[in-house]
Amino acid sequence: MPSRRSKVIAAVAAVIATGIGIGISYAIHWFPAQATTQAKETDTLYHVLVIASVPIFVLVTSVILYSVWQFRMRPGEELKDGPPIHGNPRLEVFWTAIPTVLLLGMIGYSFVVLNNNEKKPAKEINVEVTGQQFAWTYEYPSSVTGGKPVDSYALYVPKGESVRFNMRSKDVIHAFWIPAFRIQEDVVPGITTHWRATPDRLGNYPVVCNLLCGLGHSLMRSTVHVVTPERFHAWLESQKGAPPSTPPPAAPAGATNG
Ligand SMILES: [Cu+2]
Repeated sequence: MPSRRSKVIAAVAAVIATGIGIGISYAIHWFPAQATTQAKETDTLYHVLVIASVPIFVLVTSVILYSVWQFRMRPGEELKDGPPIHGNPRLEVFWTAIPTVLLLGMIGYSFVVLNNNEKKPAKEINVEVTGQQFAWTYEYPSSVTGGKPVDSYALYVPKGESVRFNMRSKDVIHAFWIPAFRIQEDVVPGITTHWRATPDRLGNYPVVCNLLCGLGHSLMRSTVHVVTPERFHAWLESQKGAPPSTPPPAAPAGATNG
């Protein structure tokens, strides 16, 4: 049987390893800037999942290393078999119940975060997003402009207001991804997909197509400008009646559908 001393050594090593693992999870900056209220909740969720995973990883690794160390084959034991252990209901109940509780907890927490992130606010503005090979275009409907809809290759959103993105594709499947918003949603021909975000940090952040959609896929990038509501409305006014200013990047030669 393993000695008391070796059990204590294993336990202390496991606690130290868990501490180091959780320390590393704080030291690494996993994510880009948080530019929406949703981003904060999403990042906290990820960090809780990472922290919950560290002790489990350490436990599994500790048991493996401990067994290799304590129950290794000694000289002269080459032909011996292990002890004929058969069933251990108490242990089996234990290792079924604990993962069940842990998983249900994580699923419940993830559900609450996603549900909060997608909750319909009292007031929101709509932005129509269109993906096509190989550019994003945006349309601000009359409900936002108070006049004629505005088409743009640039995406401007006001800080502190909830934005609902309604996404459509003209050709193949794309994915509308704003890493700083923690949004990613497929943009599929024939259907309209949606996502909400409330920008809460001024700045310019990349918009990326995150599904390989053809030869020009890597050019299918844009920028979201989070500006104050005053600047947002001034920009909308400046766009009214004007043709969309910046053209999309040219597709490389030979880039076609498919
Ligand atoms: Cu694309």
